[in-house]
Amino acid sequence: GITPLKASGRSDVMANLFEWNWNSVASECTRVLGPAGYAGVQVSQPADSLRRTALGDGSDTVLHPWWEIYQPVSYELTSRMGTEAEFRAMVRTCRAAGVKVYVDAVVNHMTGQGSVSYGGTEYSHFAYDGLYDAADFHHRGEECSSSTGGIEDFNNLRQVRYCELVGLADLDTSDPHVRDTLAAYLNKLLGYGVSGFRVDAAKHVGQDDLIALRKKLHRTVDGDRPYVALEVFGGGPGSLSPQAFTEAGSAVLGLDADIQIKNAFKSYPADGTGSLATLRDFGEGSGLTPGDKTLSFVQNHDTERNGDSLNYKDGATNLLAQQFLLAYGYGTPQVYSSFAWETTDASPPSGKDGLITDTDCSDAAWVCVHADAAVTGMVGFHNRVGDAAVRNWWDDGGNLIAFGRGRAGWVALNNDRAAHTRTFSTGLPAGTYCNVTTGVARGGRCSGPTVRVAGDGTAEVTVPAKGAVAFTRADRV
Ligand code: LM2
Ligand code: CA
Repeated sequence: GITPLKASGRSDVMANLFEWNWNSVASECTRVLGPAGYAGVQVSQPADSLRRTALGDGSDTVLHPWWEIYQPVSYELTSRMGTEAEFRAMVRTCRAAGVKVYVDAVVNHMTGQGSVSYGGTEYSHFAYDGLYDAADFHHRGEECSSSTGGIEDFNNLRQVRYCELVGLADLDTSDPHVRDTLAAYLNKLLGYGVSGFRVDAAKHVGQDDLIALRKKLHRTVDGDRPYVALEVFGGGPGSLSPQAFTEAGSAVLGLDADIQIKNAFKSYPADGTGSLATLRDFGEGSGLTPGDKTLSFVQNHDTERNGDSLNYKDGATNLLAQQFLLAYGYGTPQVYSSFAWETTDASPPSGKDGLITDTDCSDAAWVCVHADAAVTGMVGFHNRVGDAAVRNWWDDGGNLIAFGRGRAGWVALNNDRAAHTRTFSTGLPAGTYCNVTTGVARGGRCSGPTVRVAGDGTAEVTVPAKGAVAFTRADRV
């Protein structure tokens, strides 16, 4: 594979294969992720969870919605995605393919409903698998003072931390027994070869408890500190803002970045063609958390549904946005792929028992953004330009932009509904280059169209409608 060039030592591009079963993740690591240059893969919450046996209160119509997994009932690793043995085999296979595994970890809460699970754990409300009892949770009238026991005011520090998020039993993460139990679970995963975590609902745990928990974590099998990315939605004041969490983990999720990306590419709600020229100041310059402290993405499983971000239904615009993020180099970029859906509660493709079936990227039930040639070409671009700064920015004030990454690579992106041809300054040496958005350079040949750069670094390039042209020095043919 390609050696990532980033100085951080924890490079580089991550795929987020949301609700893929373990066997499917394993084969994707070998077949696509490793060969394309992905350095990591985020997998779904692996602990045993709620398995509904009846529909809820009538507001939902799906027996096994995707969100069952956010209601853990124990830390046994039998889930909708597979068995513990399959999980371990997946981690081994991915690591052998050069792809590190990052786990979605739910530490704020346990399930708030049901009594049946995927792994057969026995549980009831506030009593889970012999791990926790009622004293290990926050309760209404005690730490939580909202009238319902739920979070009613998302700007209220005590409510956010000590009340229940959508009725989920809220762990008292200041309690030594709770911290030790969580650390034992996460350390088991690290022992299996996992490299880090996406911490669900981190805002609702709070900085002090997150820092205390992180101190209990072992090193990874590679000898590194685990990468810990905290989920903190923007919009909260002061201590509840993502900016206030950047020191409580390795990074925070780029949940404001994906909103800016949507607004630049789509101008929602106008649904126009956006304004890519605004991206000249994308990143810290547009108020986002520092790049080296951010796990960035165009969407995740929440934002693709709640309207904050673009999603796969945006088609070519979504792919172009993925290309931009990989080209620009803000944050640790992550590419999200999951299943197609029509309603927000929809289940991933599953049997009647709720067990998720194998992913088939050629089946319209799945959406494999990470494997699209337009995206994999830019994963290689991202790896090859490394830390080189954005330079030589050019835009037409609208939806055609171009920039270099140092002198290592150059890209043009066009969000218009028409192609544009013009002469650009690429800053690269004279030569013929393979456009990596449509072709692969191998053995001095390009499998698609090429670009000729003249002695003065200029090139006449046609940038297709809703498309990109990109190449690095290594793509010279
Ligand atoms: C997250 N981050 O902080 C996840 O990214 C998000 O997807 C999770 O919500 C949430 N926090 C809890 O981990 C999802 C989903 C909710 C769903 C919960 C729990 O968006 O709709 O709530 O998972 O499964 C569901 C019902 C809700 C019900 C709740 C508890 O939709 O109506 O509340 O279960 O039974 C009474
Ligand atoms: Ca909490």
